[in-house]
Amino acid sequence: MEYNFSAIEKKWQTYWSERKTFKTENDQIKPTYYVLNMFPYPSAQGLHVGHIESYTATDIMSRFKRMQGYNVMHPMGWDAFGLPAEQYALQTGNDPREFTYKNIGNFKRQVHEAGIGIDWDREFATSDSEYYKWTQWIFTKLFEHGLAERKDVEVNWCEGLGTVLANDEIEISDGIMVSERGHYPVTKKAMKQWVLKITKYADRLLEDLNLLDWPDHIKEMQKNWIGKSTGAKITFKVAHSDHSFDIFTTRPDTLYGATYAVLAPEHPLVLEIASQDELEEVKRYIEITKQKTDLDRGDLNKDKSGVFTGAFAINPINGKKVPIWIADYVLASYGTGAVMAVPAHDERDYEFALKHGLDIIKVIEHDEPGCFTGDGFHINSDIINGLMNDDAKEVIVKHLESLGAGKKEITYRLRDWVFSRQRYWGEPFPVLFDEDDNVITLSEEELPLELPKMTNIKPSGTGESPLANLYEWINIEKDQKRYRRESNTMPQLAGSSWYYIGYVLKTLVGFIPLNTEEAKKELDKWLPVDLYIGGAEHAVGHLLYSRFWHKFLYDLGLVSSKEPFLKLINQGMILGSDNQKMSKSKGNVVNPDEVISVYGADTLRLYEMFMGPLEADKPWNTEAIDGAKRFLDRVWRMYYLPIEDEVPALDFVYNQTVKKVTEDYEKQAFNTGISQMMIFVNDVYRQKVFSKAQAIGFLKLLNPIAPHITEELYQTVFNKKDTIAYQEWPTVDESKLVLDEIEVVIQVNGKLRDRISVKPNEDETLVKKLALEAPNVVKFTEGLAIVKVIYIQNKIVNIVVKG
Ligand code: ANZ
Repeated sequence: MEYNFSAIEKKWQTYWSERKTFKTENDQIKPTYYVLNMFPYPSAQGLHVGHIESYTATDIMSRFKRMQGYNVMHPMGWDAFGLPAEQYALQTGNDPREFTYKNIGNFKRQVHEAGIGIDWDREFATSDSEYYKWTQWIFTKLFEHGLAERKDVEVNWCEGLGTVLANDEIEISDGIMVSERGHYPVTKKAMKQWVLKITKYADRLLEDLNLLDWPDHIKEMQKNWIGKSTGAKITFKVAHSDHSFDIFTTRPDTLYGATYAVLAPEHPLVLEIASQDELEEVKRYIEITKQKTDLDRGDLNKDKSGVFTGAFAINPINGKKVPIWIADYVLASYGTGAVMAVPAHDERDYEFALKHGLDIIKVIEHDEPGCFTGDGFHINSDIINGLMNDDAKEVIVKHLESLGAGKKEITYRLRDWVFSRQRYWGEPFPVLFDEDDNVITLSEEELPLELPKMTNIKPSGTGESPLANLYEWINIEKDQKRYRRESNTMPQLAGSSWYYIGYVLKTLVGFIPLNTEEAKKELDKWLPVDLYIGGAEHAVGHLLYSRFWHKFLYDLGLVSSKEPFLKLINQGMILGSDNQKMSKSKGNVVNPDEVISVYGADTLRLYEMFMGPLEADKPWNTEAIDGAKRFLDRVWRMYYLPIEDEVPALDFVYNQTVKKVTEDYEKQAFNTGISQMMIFVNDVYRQKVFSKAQAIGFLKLLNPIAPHITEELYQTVFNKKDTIAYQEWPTVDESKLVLDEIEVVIQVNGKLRDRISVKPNEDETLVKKLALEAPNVVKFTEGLAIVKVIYIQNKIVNIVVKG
């Protein structure tokens, strides 16, 4: 019979979903295995072949572990709030809800047709109110613990569109920000925003990276993002005034070399200290800076622009007066938003000083031209002359402490998480403001605060969310008092910060309340996630925010593990056949629906796993997918060969295959596992027969990768009633891996002449004797003088003759 993949795949997909084959077991004894893909955003484009790569990898692990006797949880759900649905709604006047749930339906169909084994009873979307009830609840706890507060934060305000824009809706044109849509100017504007104080967790987020089996480069990115920096805070007084400001420096030892100070243009002191003569210039510069992103002001800053304020600061170590400038290379958001500038030993200060003709005083001995940033003996530095960097820092900081003018300080690059979005399609904040603007959080009984339905979503025009247009929703009366709701909503990363917990708590009748013993029991059983697979683009955002939320829930005693995701793998990118990233504009996108209809899901899965290591980027190759299909055809036909009770000739390769595939799956080296299965299939064809144990064992090995064909063969060839999914994983018979005989080749004067079979590690004299007696060797040595016989154990006999 033909290998009719479409009928077979449909049949088994129906079988699995009708019987809920992949439902997590209600079992207290088996060890648990929680394997998870990163939360998909259900876009209108549907699944990408990269999704299939990631989902197949976790599906292999879940099927493999299930057969090894684990109770496996492999859930899926939807990161359903977010910008594209909002934009669609704004453009078409439609409800983002409808659009989103329609996309979810399509994604789900595709996951189903790829044969991914999911426990669908645990499915939910972040936009389901029974889920976001608990996202809101967590927010109220963050607020109660002082980790959520309202602050003036700069947002990207676009007057032309009457709305606030996300960073990815902005382009840079001639060094200034414009909206992607319409190219209207965008400026920074301060607005009251909810902020989550992730910086309070900076040290723990840094330290606990040690607990994680994650790729080194991701840990490194998180480390850099957190950016712990040790230095000192030093206070400079402003001459002829009562003002003073703090600077943050990592090089307090260079204090004697400070020849000017720089404040960020946004620094609150700037307008207070600017002299009358300089005020206009200063104001103009502040306005220009508002149109620049931090990136343009930091790493990309080439022009080193700046303006003198007309004021002077006093260096606390020697009382020297230095000019105070403002410049955009100093960021308001880092350290104290002010620096002491040491042009002799800091590159940025050096370029700035050259451009603006400021003094340069060398305080470290060196022979290099220009700026020197290395270590050396200090000079021109009074109390630290002759000391090296580390000692000098210590002496200076101690001295500043005694003067009350400075202290040791640790700064982080990590910023608090701006948690408000001026959007409709997100979780409403569970708060009320009273008439004095005091915040009152809603109680658990009042949650969820449902996102009201809106038929015609449009910007409020004031920069607030479209919800601000809903007067009756925003303004309420409670106990004869008037309150206002928050019109902002939470960011998309809120719901995805704890969704792996949501899966554990989701049941067919709703979520087990997060704050109960019952929830704790389940969470202790399943967390942390054993294996997490997803794209590297989430290296800092999602992975850092969910680590933060998890640690907060840990502090509340709701979870017992310090970290959410134990092992992380970033799957590589599947590129187009032109080796470029797949994109519509390049016309190199491969649609999984089409591949499945032409080749079947098993072939697509096998092909994607065989393309190369999971972590590597790899180009699509249509010929290679034909090869994958041919392999499955060969497997299908193999089951028409005679199947006997025992075929000892295949014992070795069979056990070798079980061993290699098991070890390879264990480390997610799926491509090499597949190679070994190909070796086995070739050997079976050579023997033209295999045993029942070998035939069934092989189906189990291949099942995680190609689940449909293996289920079908298992059922039809062996007359089985049950799914293969819960059958026991094959074991290795080590005794079969010891070979009885091995083949040794014989060369005469470097030419291959014969082969003999001997026991492994056989006595050397005996092997040499047998070699010399081999019929074809005799033919080539007869009548000649044997000069030398060399035996390389278990491999080769070399005979050298003369005459
Ligand atoms: C004086 C100095 C002398 C500095 C020297 C460096 C070398 P990291 O290591 O990244 O933490 N800095 C401080 N706050 C800043 C801000 N808001 N915007 C831009 N630059 C700022 O860098 C710390 C150094 O970056 C600080 O140490 C300060 O320059 C600058 F030979 O102070 B340094």
